Amino acid sequence: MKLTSILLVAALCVATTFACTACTYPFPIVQRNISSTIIADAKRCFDNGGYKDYISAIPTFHLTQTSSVEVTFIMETATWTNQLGYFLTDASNTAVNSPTLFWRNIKPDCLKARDTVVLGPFPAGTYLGFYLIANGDCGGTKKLYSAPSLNANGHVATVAFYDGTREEVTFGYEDGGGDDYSDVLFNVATPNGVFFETTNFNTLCTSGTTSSASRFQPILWVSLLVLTFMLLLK
Ligand SMILES: [Ca+2]
Repeated sequence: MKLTSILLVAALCVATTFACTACTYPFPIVQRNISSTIIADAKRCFDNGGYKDYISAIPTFHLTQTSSVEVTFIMETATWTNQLGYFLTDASNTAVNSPTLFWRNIKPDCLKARDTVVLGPFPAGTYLGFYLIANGDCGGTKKLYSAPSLNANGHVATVAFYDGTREEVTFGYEDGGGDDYSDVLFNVATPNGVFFETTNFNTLCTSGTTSSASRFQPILWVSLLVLTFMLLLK
């Protein structure tokens, strides 16, 4: 994030101190025993430009059977104090119905890894998406939807992958500061089996790193070799 942006955020937070609601939630928080490797996988798959491999996904959760939906906090790297909620939509991701905030302050003093909210239950056929309010707990109002069709210029704010072994979807959110899609990482699952459509999501990256840095590395080495040969031939 640029210095001017940081100063603006700081000024906004100071000016709206009384708007900050600290750790209050409309939903009870429970702990869910998700795998400790999920954080590492999320970072491996999303960080350093790796998120670009997941950008074609349409991160809307489509229930194939009646079920509740569990949303589990993994980590956050944001400068802002963001908020997260869910909404109900249609198959083409054009409607925003029943928007409901469930995390009002996404910061470590309010949320820890594995903290979970249980939403619903919702009937089979429900399309559920997420929205983030950038710096919402400090007065921000900009909403970023998980469905690009609901954002200005089709902006992609969320990436996601489905892990078939753990039977969960991991979402990464970009709040507009930087380009890492790890401002909020969270997992979504249905408690009694895979009661949601998985074809919308890319699958977990299986090995190594998918970062743009690693994709760039072979080109760098070849360029260095060519340069070395040219110098030797002089
Ligand atoms: Ca960011």
